[in-house]
Amino acid sequence: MSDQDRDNFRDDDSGTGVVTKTRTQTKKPSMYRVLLLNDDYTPMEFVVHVLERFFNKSRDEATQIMLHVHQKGIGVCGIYPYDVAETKVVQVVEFARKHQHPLQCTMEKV
Ligand code: TYC
Repeated sequence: MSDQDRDNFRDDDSGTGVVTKTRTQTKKPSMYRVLLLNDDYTPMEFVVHVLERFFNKSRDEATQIMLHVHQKGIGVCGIYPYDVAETKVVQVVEFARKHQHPLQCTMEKV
């Protein structure tokens, strides 16, 4: 029995379960794309490292994404609920700043 079924199941101790239709308000979280932006100064190796470290990409996936951003100007690192996306943007921007690279990272609603 799912949580929704349990919410909808009323037991009056008569031994007979009565199912009534109520609806618990549920909403899937909105998802956000985290985007990396190209620039002329951040080393390719640093971008690959960022993708491995903060987006759990393999070396190969990270390299593909980095090259896509390098060639097209922008690319998707991953898609996450708002709070996770926001955290990753902050982590990337802070990490880039710490290493004095201008790498920019942003997010947009899917
Ligand atoms: N364009 C950079 C270079 O030639 C590499 C780069 C790739 C920078 C992706 C940022 O998001 C980026 N060194």
